[in-house]
Amino acid sequence: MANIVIIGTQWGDEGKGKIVDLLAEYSDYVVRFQGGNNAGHTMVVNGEQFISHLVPSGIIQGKVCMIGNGMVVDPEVLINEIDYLTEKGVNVGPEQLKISEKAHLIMPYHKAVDHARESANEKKQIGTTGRGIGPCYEDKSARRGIRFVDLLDDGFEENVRAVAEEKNFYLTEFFKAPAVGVQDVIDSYSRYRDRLAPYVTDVSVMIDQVLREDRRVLFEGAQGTHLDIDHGTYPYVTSSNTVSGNACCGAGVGPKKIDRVTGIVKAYTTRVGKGPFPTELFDATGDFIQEKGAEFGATTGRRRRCGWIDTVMLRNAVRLNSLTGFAVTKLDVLGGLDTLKICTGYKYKNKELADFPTSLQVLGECEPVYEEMPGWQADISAVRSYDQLPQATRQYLRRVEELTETEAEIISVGPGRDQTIMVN
Ligand code: 2SA
Ligand code: GDP
Ligand code: MG
Repeated sequence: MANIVIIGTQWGDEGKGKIVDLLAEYSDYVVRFQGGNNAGHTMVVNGEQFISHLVPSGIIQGKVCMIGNGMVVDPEVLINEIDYLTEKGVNVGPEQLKISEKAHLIMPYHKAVDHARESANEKKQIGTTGRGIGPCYEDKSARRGIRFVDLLDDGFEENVRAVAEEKNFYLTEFFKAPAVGVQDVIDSYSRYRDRLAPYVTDVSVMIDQVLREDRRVLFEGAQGTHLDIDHGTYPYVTSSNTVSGNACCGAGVGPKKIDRVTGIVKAYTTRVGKGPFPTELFDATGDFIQEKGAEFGATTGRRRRCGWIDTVMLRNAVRLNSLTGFAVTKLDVLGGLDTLKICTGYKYKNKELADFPTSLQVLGECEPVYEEMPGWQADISAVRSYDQLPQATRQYLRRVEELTETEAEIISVGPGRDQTIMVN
């Protein structure tokens, strides 16, 4: 095995948690490099379900897990997650989980601003998870963020007072929302500091040591390529770079250390939150997929919008991430449909577009061009070898591979770790 980056190719929730858990067996370290507890990554092992929001999905396999500098961390949520995993018998001690001293802290005023903005104007809603992700990254870019290293420093209290004062002015004067209690923030964050200090370290230095010893690191992406702040359907995106290039920046390693980039592809498409979605289904087929796939947000419980697989998006993801292969998930969900559709291109003003458009106006006016394929009726969730998949399933996979010039290396036919087919 090599050093692999795992990336969502669509709008998140492709099943990254399951694949990271699976591949973690062959790695020594698992590191997350962007996002925060907006993510919900699900693992199912021996029928038991685990959902992680901040702790990398390698934790169940007993791997050393790292929260990279590119992440934004709500310390209260992290402590709750450590307790939840510990109760489930998972070791999440400071020798097992490392937090980068450069990772930024989500503060209560970030969550307050996120909520205030989303409720201020319905027309301007992004449909965020409300976890304070965007406002925290804003402060990082504006150089007034608070990192773990700052939490441990003497100047912490003074720092928080200065930033919170400004935020409270914004909250109360602009949004007419309640102010955040500054002393409460300082008191609670001091308690979080005492609890989390043993976990804080220089993650980049640790990864470098591991790589020098020729051991393996798995980089776990969150959200998906089309939620990327630069390359996604802006402004309906998250506030970090979700593409593979950010694995280096957000973990503190150089690009030469990455051997492979695996794109996780859901066998259909889903989106949670607002924003364009060319292949979205508004009919009984969409409901069938939503119900059979249990498509609800793993963090907020929101119903996910569902639609056909879109190879224009997938080709975009192949290019943006230098994908070396796919892991196709939730193929079992499509069983029972008479016909399946694959979007092969977009028609805009009677012309077929070669690439995923940047303008949301253009994207909104695009008509998906579909190819129809026969479906399959069999339940494939117990299939464990490629040859035993129904012919129509293999045909569907092959067509997606052809249209994207990328091979499916892993096929997932159920949420369980064992419900997986390794191709070759
Ligand atoms: P935010 O909170 O600022 O990152 O929201 C901005 C947009 O990014 C989307 N987003 C997500 N999309 C899919 N899955 C995510 N994680 C959860 C899950 C979502 C949930 O695993 O199901 O539970 O609702 C995730 N996180 C952020 C978000 O919907 C906005 O469109
Ligand atoms: P992530 O954010 O990419 O890790 O994905 P989520 O955990 O948010 O959502 C994926 C959901 O699909 C979870 O409930 C998984 O347990 C489930 N899942 C993953 N792979 C499969 C699969 O192959 N088949 C089915 N039926 N469910 C799957
Ligand atoms: Mg998710």
